[in-house]
Amino acid sequence: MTEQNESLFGASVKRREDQRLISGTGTFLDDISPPNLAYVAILRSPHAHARIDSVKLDAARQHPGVLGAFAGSDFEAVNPLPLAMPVGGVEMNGHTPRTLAIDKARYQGEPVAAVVAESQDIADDAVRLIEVGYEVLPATVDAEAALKDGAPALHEGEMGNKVFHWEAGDKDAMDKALAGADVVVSHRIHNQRLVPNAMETRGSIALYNRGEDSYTLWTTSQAPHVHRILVAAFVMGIPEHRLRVITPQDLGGGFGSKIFVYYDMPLVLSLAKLVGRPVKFVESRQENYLATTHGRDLVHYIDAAVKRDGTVTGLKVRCVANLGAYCSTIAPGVVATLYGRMISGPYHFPAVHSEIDAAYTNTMMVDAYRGAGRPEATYLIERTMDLVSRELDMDPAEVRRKNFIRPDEFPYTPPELGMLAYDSGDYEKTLDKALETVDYQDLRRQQKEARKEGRLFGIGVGSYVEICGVAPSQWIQNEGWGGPLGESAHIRVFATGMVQVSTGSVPQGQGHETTMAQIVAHEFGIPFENVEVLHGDTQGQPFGLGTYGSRSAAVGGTALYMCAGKIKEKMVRIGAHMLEAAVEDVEYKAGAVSLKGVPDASKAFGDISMAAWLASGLPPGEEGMLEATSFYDPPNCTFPFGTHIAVVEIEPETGVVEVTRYTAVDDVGPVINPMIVDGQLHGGIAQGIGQALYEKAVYDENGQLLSGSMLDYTVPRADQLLSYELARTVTPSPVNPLGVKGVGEAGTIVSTPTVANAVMDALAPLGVHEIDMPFTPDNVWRAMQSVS
Ligand code: MCN
Repeated sequence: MTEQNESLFGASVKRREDQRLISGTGTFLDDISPPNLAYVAILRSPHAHARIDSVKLDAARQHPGVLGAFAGSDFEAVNPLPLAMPVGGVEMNGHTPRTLAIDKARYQGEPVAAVVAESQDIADDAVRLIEVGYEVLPATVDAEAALKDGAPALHEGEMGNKVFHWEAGDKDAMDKALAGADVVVSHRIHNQRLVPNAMETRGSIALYNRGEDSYTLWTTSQAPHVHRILVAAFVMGIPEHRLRVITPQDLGGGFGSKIFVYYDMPLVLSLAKLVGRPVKFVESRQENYLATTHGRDLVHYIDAAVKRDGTVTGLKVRCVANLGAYCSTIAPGVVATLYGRMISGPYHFPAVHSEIDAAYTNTMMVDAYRGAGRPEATYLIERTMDLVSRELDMDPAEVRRKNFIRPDEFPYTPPELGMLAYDSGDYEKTLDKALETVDYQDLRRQQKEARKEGRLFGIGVGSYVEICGVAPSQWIQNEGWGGPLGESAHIRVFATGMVQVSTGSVPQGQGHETTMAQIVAHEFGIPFENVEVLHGDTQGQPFGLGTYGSRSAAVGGTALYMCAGKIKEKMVRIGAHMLEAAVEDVEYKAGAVSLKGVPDASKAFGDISMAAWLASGLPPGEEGMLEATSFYDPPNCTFPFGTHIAVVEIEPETGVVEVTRYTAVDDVGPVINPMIVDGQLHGGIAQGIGQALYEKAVYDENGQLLSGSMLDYTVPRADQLLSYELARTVTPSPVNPLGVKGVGEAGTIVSTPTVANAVMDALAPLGVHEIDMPFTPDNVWRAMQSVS
């Protein structure tokens, strides 16, 4: 990073997005209505598992205002949705869903038929007139049960309900560690299924241009370029350049659930052509619960090999992953790569072995949800470290300190990580800062006092390292992903010195229009207001990979930095020519090219952009205009880390848990915008607390989703949360020139085990040492009764 315009990189610039968001002038998917629009309603299977014998569409077709009614067989020529990230190097039993189910429905809510009509009300009425003949089949909803002999099979084939088996680490070394351990700490954890619950549900709008035989698709997408190639080339079989995909300017959250290819994309594209009108489909909230991907749902069996002095010499984890009824776009790869390869966390465990069996069940598909694999890994590691501390009667902070990877060990490759290495870190520093911030010794003293009074007062410590800035193409292709994973940037400087930036990153609330502008304005040394940031449209923008895996700052931001560098080089050549000086004799500084040592002899940014536009007085052979494109493919991911501390108090009579204090010390490298980073942590921590205390997607044994609405699924409310105390350390990443690491998922990843450790600490005097999340009053109260 160069030292231009110090004030912008690292400044809490107010988010420019907020003006339109708080004044109700944002543009979300449902705000887009092309002329002559028609509306889609979908009939969904009420059964979790059923053969489809017949679909009668006549009554719906005859309903006034209906433009067409369709069944799965109408889309037989459309390919099933793609599996873009199978697990590399293992046998895969990869089944993916079709646009509409044809012979069989495999989860409650699977789309079976669709109606297009003049209005949404007409479509909703007409869809009820469709009669489907179902033969209901036995369902299986539990992943461990689904893998047993005799479980109802979802798909044809020899592997039955097993999707894949995968292993990493060193099994022999692990067995030796267990054999030589003073103590083996074993436990089982179910990391419960969650519903992502983005504020804006998903949807798609398609427009077909008959004259050009081309399509436009507006869709709630975290990765429109990726969706274009997958939907055009793999699903629809249309030339990639005949499909334009646009993510509307504003996305009301995504949390991962808008990365994937969904049925509605080929559906609206096909329908727009069939009925000759633009068509829109927007999920209701209930449809979102039923048929937008869920998160987590992993069962872990853990054995930790431990020495009496607190050293953990090995960690063995066997995991059963519930992927739902089909493979969602990247689900298998996400489990293996982002969970199975992150079992060590911030600790130097000499031996690690991780093993995953993934299963099909009659439930909605599970795929990446904020943190995607790392929350599950961090949860099991951090619960294990607490159980170790309890077993050895050591302070949990000291068990962590004893096992941390030391600063001089970086770059560090844990046994299960594969070809990457943790880039940089100082884990003890964040632990110490967190302990100091809360005055840990005093907190423990307060706890003793509280316990004397019979109060259930708990302190939880959680440390983490996570893998983000996901990118190196070669690495991710090794892991199974079938595409690149760098990021693009395009910069155009107008004659007037105004700058238009286009990024392949796609914001869903992360404030990229602000932070990306900060990076570029900082590099050019020009006012923030002079930089506009565009995103989310495959037309006219270079191929972008999108936003997930907390990668926009480290990968997209660096692409912009590189791109600005290219333009500055050209500006230096033009500026030198204008100053009648040699290139070696000038420098780019603070928004101008000037003679070295003679700052008054300079050409300002706007003078040079005007000269480049006029194209008449340029150096010989120099092209006019200032425009550049970069594709940045980093050599490694980035690995942010930190330590959080939670304090809870539990009401003995009711089991109600209240988080009374929450302190987070994170290290995400240099921070572009502290206010945005704090906001990302606030949201992330809230989501993590949601998993610990409130949220769980529940299916009954027949595969009916019992928690299918906001009345039944408890997203935390503002009055259940608290103000967090945030602090930072700064350890730059050597991976990218900005030194930045990601922050978008960090809060979610570690807050869940931090709160869980606090709850278990509060319950410890009663003899309760492990309960599955969420720690609802009912769950906690029952656990308390079970030991009293
Ligand atoms: N940032 C910064 N300094 C750093 C790192 C990041 O100022 N050292 C800024 C970035 O410039 C960006 C924001 O923080 O404005 C988040 O950056 P980053 O960590 O790179 O994450 P992404 O932008 O790639 O966002 C993805 C991440 C993920 S994976 C999920 S899931 C998630 C999240 O971000 N979903 C979100 N945050 C969300 N926030 C909102 N409001 N809505 C979602 O759906």
